[in-house]
Amino acid sequence: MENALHARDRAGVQDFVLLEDYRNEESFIGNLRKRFKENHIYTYIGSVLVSVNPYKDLGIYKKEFVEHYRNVNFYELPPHVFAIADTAYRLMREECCDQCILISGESGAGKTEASKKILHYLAAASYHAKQVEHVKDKLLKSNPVLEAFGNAKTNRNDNSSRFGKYMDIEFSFLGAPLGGHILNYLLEKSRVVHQNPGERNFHIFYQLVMGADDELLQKLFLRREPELYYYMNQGGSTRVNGIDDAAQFQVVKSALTVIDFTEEEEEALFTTVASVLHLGNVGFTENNGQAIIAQEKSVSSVCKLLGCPEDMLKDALTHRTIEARGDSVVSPLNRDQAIYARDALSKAVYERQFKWLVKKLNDSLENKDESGRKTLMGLLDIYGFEIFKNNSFEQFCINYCNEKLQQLFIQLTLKSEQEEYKREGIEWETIEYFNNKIICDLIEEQHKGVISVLDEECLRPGDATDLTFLDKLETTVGSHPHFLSHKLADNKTKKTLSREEFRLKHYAGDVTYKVEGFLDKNNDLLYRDLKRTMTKTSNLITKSTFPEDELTSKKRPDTAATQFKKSLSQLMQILMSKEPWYIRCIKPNDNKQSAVFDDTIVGHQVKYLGLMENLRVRRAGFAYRRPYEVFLKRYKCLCPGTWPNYQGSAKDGVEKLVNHLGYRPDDYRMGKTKLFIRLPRTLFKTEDDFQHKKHDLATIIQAKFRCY
Ligand code: AOV
Ligand code: MG
Repeated sequence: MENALHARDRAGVQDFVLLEDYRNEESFIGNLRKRFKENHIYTYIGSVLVSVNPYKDLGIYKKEFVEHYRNVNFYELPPHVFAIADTAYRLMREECCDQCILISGESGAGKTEASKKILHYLAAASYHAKQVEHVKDKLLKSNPVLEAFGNAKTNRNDNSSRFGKYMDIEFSFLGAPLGGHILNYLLEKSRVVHQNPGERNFHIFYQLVMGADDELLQKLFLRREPELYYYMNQGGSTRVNGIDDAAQFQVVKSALTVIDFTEEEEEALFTTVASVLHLGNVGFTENNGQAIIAQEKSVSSVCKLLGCPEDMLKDALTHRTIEARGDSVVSPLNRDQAIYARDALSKAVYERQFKWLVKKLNDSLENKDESGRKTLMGLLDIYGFEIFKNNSFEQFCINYCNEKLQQLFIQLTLKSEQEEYKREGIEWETIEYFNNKIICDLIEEQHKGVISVLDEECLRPGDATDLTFLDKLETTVGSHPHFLSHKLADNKTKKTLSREEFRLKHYAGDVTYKVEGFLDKNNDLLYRDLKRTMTKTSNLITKSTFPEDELTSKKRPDTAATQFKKSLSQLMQILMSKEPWYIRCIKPNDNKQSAVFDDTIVGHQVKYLGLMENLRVRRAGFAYRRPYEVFLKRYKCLCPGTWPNYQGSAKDGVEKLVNHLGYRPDDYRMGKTKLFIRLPRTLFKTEDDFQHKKHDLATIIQAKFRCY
C-alpha cells in the first residue's frame, strides 16, 4: 500500500492544471488514459475530482487508506475520493459551513460507488464515540436497503440506480454524526411491470424469491423460481453473473434490523413485494369485450397477503365505476384495460411502499436532539444521463434531471469563478462555454416548455393523445434549436426519426423519445375502485399508504412531471445553499470491461461534462484563493515583517509576506479581499516552509523546556 500511495505517478499528471498542453483535448484524454492504465483512476482539475470507473477492485478503499487520507492536505497525496470527503468534512468542522458533494456522470460511470465510498469514509474518519457508532451503522445500512428496492440491472449497469437520492448527514460541532435525512426523487416505477430485454425488475424481487427461507416463501405463496413470475421474467435475465441475490437478501434483512424495523414491518414489507409478484401473474381473457380473470389463484394470493375482500379486488380489476353528477355507472373493462388497471395498481403499490420505506429510514435516522450547533454534509447520487434504443418518459425525466445538475455545475464553477475575478477586480479574459440553460428552459419553461405542453394535454378533456401532444410540441417549441421531430426534420434526418418521436439535443447528446405512454405516465392515474380496495387492506404498508381521505379529495394532484420539476427546483435551492464539491465520473467503455479505455467514449464524456472548459477556467485563473486574513494568520511566521508583531492591514501584510517569499509577479494577484495564487506548487512550497518553521519552533520550545 505504501507503494501505491507514495509512488510518484509514473504516468500523467495528477492535476490537469499541471498539464502543459492543457487546451488540447487529446492530451487531456491521453493523461486520463495513462493514469487509467497505471490504475490511477482519480485526477483533479483544481478541486474537482475526475474519476474513471476501473470495473475492478483496486484495493484502494481499505482501512489503511482511510487513515492515510485523514487530516492530510488535499494536494499532498495522490488524488482520491477520500481526499474530497476529508477536505469537505474538515472544512465543515473548521468553518462551520454546510457542504455538499455532487456526483455526476452517465449511467454506469461510478456515481453510486463513489457515494458509498464517501459515506464509508465519513463513518470511519469522523469523530468516534460509543453513542454515535449506532448512528454511523444506520447511515451505512440504509444503503443496501434502498438499493434493493430502488436499483436494478439495466443494459448499462448491473446495479443501476432507478431513483434519485440526496442525503444530508447532520454533524455536531465536534464532527460526530448525529443523524441523517434522505430525499428521494422519482422512482422509475414502470420497471415494476415491464422490463426490456436483458434487464431486470428491482433487485428485491429476485432477492426475496432466491433468498427467503422455505417457510417464508410458503407463507408468501411463492416458489423459488423467478422465471415463473411475469414481472420478473420479461427481460429474460432473471439470474445474473456476479449478483448473488440470495446472499444479498440476508444483507438486506440484517440491515432492516439495524434501521429499527420491527418484525411486523419487515413482514409487511416482504408481503407487499410478494403481492406485487402475484398481481403480475393475474392474467385476463376476454369474452364479448369483457375482461375475465384467468388466474383466480393469483388474485386470491394477493387478497390473502394484503388482507382485502377477494370479490372487491376481482371487481376492481375488471370494472370501472365512473361518477358523474352524483350518479355512478359501473362499466366492464376489456382485456387491455384490465391489464392496464392491474399494472397501474402494481406500480402504485410498489411506489408507495418505496416512499414509506424512505420515511421509515428517515424516522430511524432522525436526530431528535435539537440542542447545539449542527452542520450538514449533503451527498447527491442520482441516475445518470441515459440514451437507450427506446427512450420514454422515464429517460426524459432522468435526462432533464441531469440537465439541471449540469446547469448547477456551470453556475457554481464556470460562471461563478469568472464572476469572482470580476468582483475582485482581477483582469480576466472571459472563457466561452456551452451554457445548457437553453435546454433547461426548453423543458421546464412556464407555458411553453415541454412539461407545460405535456401537462396541458393531460388536463385537456376530450381527445388528447400522445400524438396530439407531439403536434402541440411542434407548434410550441418547433423552432427551438434543441428540438426536432419528423415533421420538422430535413430529408436526411427524417430517416432517423419516426412520426411518433421527438428529439432533444441534450448537453450530453441527442436523445430520441417515443411519445407513446407520455400522457399516461404523466397523468399517473389509478382507478378509484382499485384505490378503494387498497384502503380496505390490513397490510400495514398498503393500509397506511392508501389513506381513505384520498378517495374524497377533490383536488387533482400535480402531474408526475410537474411534481418532479418542483422537487428538482427545491433540490437546486438546497444545493445552492451549501459549499459544493464535484466528482465527475467517467465510464471507460460501454461493455463494463476493466482495462479497456475507449478514447472516443471517454472523449465524448469529457466534452459534455465541460471538463476542458473547467480546466481552462482553472488554468487561466488561480488555483487557490484565500482571504487576506486567513492567509496572513497561517503564514505570518515566515516573514520578519509580519512576525512576531504586525499591526497593519491584512492586505498590506500579505503583500509583505509574498514579497519576502519571493512570489513572482505572474504567480499571484491581489484582489479586493483575497489573494489569488495561480499554481498549486506555489502554495505547496509556502505550506512546506510553514511546516518546517513550525517544526523548528516546536524544537526550540522543547529545547527551552529541557533547559529548565
Ligand atoms: P452509476 O451509479 O454511475 O450508474 P455505479 O456506481 O453503480 O454507476 O457503478 C457501476 C459499476 O461499476 C459498479 O457496480 C462496479 O462494478 C463498478 N465500479 C464503479 N466504481 C468503481 C470503483 N471505484 N472501483 C471498482 N469498481 C467500480 V446509474 O446508477 O446506472 O447512473 O442510474
Ligand atoms: Mg447509481
